[in-house]
Amino acid sequence: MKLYDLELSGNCYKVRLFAALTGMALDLVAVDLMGGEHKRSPFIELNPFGQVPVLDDDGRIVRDSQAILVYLANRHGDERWWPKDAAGQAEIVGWLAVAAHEVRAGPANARLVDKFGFQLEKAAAEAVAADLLPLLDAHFARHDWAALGRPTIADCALYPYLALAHEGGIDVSPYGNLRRWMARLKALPGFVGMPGIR
Ligand SMILES: N[C@@H](CCC(=O)N[C@@H](CS)C(=O)NCC(=O)O)C(=O)O
Repeated sequence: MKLYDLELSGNCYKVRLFAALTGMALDLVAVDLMGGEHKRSPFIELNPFGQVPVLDDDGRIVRDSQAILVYLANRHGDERWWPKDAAGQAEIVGWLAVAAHEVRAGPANARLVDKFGFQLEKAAAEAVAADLLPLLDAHFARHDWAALGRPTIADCALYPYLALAHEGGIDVSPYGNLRRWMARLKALPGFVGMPGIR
């Protein structure tokens, strides 16, 4: 399976992390975002949104990091990471949505401003993070993992931009439960980091 990838992308890292934790082999294909490769043919035919990550599983194309996590977890076939029952799936999808919305609009956008110089409103990202972090901290005060009492793809989706929050000037140090959850995830067999996450 090929993963169209960018090393510094937290969205791509979600997929690399899940693959590492489950022992799946991925052929990484680096996409030159600085050079605009993601907005040109042939990449744009794979993902009309012009974004990484994109998975190519023998010609079956899957775009969006959350969708790729669901696809790979199904393919992996181990129900620990993605259960078959509707209630369990709904619980996980609720957190995938948080990863794609609040985590993206908060810590991830703050990082885009500080690390990559994007013209986004930093104050808006900080405000989202200020609402999100106490909520997550309260969740992890009662739960070891995001969903179902065990590591799932929900943790893989949430973790990257929270662990990279410092690169956007977002301080997670006051949130002890959140930090302990990140430490638990980091201690899982097979864990890999990325630049900014040691
Ligand atoms: N919802 C998408 C977002 C992907 C995304 O924003 N990718 C960034 C890299 S982290 C990208 O390719 N940005 C280039 C662009 O949007 O032009 C996902 O979760 O995969």
